Amino acid sequence: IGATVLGYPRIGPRRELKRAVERYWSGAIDAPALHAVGAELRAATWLDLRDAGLDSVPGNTFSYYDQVLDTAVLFDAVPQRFRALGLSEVDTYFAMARGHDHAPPLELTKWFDTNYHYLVPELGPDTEFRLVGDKPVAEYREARALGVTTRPVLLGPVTFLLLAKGDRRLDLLDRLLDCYAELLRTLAAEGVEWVQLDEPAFVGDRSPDDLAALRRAHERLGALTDRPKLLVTGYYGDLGPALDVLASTPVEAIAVDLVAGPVPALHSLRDKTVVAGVVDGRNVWRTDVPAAVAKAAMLLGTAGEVAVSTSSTLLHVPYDLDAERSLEPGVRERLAFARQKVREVVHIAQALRGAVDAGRALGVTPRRDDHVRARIASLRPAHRERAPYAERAAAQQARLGLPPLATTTIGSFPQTSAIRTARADVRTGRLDEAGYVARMREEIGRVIALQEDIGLDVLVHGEPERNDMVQYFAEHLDGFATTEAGWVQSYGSRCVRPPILHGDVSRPAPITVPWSSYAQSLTDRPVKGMLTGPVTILAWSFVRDDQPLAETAAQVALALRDEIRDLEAAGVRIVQVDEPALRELLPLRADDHAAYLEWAVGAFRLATAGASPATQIHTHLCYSEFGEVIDAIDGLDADVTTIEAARSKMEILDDLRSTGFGRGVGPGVYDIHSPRVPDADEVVSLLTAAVRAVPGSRLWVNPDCGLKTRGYAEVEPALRNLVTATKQVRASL
Ligand code: THG
Ligand code: ZN
Repeated sequence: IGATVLGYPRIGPRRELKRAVERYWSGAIDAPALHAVGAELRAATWLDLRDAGLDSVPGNTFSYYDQVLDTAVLFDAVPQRFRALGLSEVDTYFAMARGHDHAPPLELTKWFDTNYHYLVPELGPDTEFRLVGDKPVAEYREARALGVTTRPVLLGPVTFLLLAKGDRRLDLLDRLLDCYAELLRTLAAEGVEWVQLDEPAFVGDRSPDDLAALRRAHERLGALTDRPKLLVTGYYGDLGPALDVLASTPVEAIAVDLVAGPVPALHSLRDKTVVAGVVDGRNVWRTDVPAAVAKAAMLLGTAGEVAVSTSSTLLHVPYDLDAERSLEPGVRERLAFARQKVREVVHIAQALRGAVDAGRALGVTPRRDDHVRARIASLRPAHRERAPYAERAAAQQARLGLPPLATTTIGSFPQTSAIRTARADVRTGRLDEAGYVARMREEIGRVIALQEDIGLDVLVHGEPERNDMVQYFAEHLDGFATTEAGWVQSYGSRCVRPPILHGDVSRPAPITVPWSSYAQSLTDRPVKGMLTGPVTILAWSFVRDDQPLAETAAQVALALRDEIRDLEAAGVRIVQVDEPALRELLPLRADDHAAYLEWAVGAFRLATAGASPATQIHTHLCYSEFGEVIDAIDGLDADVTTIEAARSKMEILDDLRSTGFGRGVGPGVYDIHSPRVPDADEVVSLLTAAVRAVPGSRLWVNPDCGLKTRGYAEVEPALRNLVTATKQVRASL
């Protein structure tokens, strides 16, 4: 294998795939035109990887939407509701991703601890796997026609089953393995030398049954006579006991993530090729080549053969550093995106063979801010403690005078095309700063007036000035860089441009204060100041790897703490600090949870505990699976916690009640993900159930987050219904 990478971005260096797919959905182009864009992107990737000098080029890393969906379709795991639509192959595929008429889509969920999201296959006892697709074979042929020999990458059978939903789905393993066996035979007949099977599910905690399934799968596939050689990967962490299992099966090669885990020293690797993942596939820092060579060299005595690779697929990093024109010097030299990482892998593999010199380690160091470091060093436990809740609640109620079942929204209002145009115009210079501020103020004025008219109790300014809740803060804090073209796929056609947190963080000037204080000046009702919390800022950025996350989080927290002080001084009485990603960074192994939650909760408290007892701190959390973090939510010590609940029918309230949660809580009563406007009766019935779990004085009424993604035609009637319903339930208290 020599030098390789485990996967590559696919959205296109300029998001060509995103544009083509969205144009196809809108009817602007037909399926052959879409497929032509796909073929062009695949060809460009294969040729680039080969020309960079990789010995083995991964294939089948392309997807029109998601590789888990591709796998489900490949093996015919298509639920009946999509078959019944009678659509073409490609439209059935997109219907599973996006829904169609009355067929809701497959559920979208987080892919391990990354910011990528996959579609969850639905499996049942009567799922009949059949090999019906030929995507891996067709793409192999397509690459061969271009003169590139590829190594088809497949999602491993056990990880596929574990990621799917359905009771007793491991019972389906044998039937699924029949299909993998058939596919491997077909690939072998085509002349494929190596196939990669990804089993990342095994870097998390797995039961003995799961490990037995892993053993069974790879023993069985390994025992086939007509098959390509097999490379099994387990990335995003340490394979732990699964490495032992894989080493005892007949697979020829195993890839280990040496960025996230230790160099293994198992005897049983003697007759295997070990693919050393020494180039970080998930972060954007340049590799310390001599250190990477030394790490890979540690395997020379253990493994039969050593190859060099990235620690994981490169799906999670942007394409090309060379596309960036305005990164500051001192930062740029420390970075490597996907194209640069491929070249690092080649260099490390050559140096490992002694063919070239490893060169020297990087000399550039992160920006240091002694003032921030001194502040962190002087922190005491009191900096993370507020007055007791009862005392705060009384002071806040005296100041705010809110009714029971106070109504509010989560923060953003619909982003109209006028707002987007103004933001674009200020970027291109067509609109000057003063003109931009005037337009945004006009929008804020409209949003405040609308909320007063609807009768909401606690208002928001609507966030017209923000592109993204993390990027916006990164643009206004020192220690962050933002990119022009550093897009990373989040799900389907949707991308984000994660900021790069490269040095000590500080706040050169107030960020949100002018907007929030302007909004507050327009109304007597309280307007919430809106901030993104430290954990979410870290989760959605590329972060430093030269110091513990806890330390970086504390620096961000101090900047937010100062922002809250300034908001208070400007007359803002409520501040919301959003932490939608609190659950997202939860480590894959349970042993690591407590340490993570300790620093994550500590950072939130450091950010918020400087607020006066009379200032009400809200937080917002986005996911519905709270189980593992419910105590941490309590630990945040926020006065009010709003959560996404409409889709989980408020089950969350029972969970919270059973843990003794005793502060304010606002379960979302309007599911924003659906264009449907809930009527007042529907909201009344949700609230009637909610007041049984939480007393009215602590219960808040709000929609789920994401009003910005909907239009006013839906948002306005929905909010009016919400207020009508609240008044009705309030009257019955
Ligand atoms: N911001 C950031 N990361 C995130 C989210 C976010 N990660 C998790 C979650 N939210 C992912 N969800 C989305 C939802 C919408 C979009 C991206 C991720 C999206 N992106 C635009 C697109 O692809 O067209 C581009 C947005 C832009 O212009 O900046 O719609 O909210 N950081
Ligand atoms: Zn949310």
